[in-house]
Order: sequence, then structure tokens, then C-alpha cells
Amino acid sequence: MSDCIFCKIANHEIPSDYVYEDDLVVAFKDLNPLSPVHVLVVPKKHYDNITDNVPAETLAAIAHAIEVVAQKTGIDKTGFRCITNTGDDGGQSVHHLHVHVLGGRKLNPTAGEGE
Ligand code: DGP
Repeated sequence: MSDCIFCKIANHEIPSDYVYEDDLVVAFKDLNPLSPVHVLVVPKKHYDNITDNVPAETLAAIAHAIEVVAQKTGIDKTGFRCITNTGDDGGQSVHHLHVHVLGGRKLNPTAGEGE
């Protein structure tokens, strides 16, 4: 999508603080981090959200990227949270599928993203 900010970051049209990249996904630091580690894992191809017929290969690439991001940032040892906000009630503000990877501090077990 030409006007999608995450498409532009994924294609390197707009630079970002990248943590990981492969053929299918990129991972970069969130602009407004809610925890010491807050990375977004984003497929390079545009999908509106997790319900948008995402191919299994891309879902596997997202899972792999989460694993690599956790290892690179050290939160694989302490634990972390993955969240994908979906739609308006889910609090999705950027309508290009992304998974928040949050960690680096104790997160509230009963709260949502970053709380
Ligand atoms: P969500 O509300 O789940 O759609 O999360 C969108 C996240 O994207 C939010 O935490 C802020 C982040 N974000 C928005 N624009 C940019 C940007 O241009 N660069 C980066 N690195 N993050 C962004």
C-alpha cells in the first residue's frame, strides 16, 4: 500500500531502527516504546491484520523473527509478551499487521500491551 507507513519502513523507503530482517519480515524498534524492549515484527507484504489471510509461511517467519529478536535483546532469558492489536476495539492504530514484542521489565500479567 502506497500510503502505509509500515510498508515504507519494511521497504526501507523510510529508515528505522531495524533489529532483524529476512525475505518475509522486518523487525524494528517502536517509535513510542512502552517497555525497555519494544520491537515491532512486521511482514514485508501488506496484510491489514492477523485475520487477513496471512500465509502460513509468513506466520512462521513472524514466529522466527520473534525468537531472533528475543535472543538479540536478551529477553529470551527473562520472558516477554507478544501482542497483535486487531481492529478498532483491539486498539490497532497502524493497519498493517504487526506483532509487538515487549519486555525488559516485569509486565502486568492481567493488563494489555506494555502495562
Ligand atoms: P498499534 O496501536 O498496535 O497499531 O501499534 C502501532 C505502533 O506503531 C505504536 O506502538 C507506535 C508505532 N509506530 C507508529 N508509527 C511508527 C513509525 O513511523 N516508526 C516506528 N518505529 N514505530 C511507529
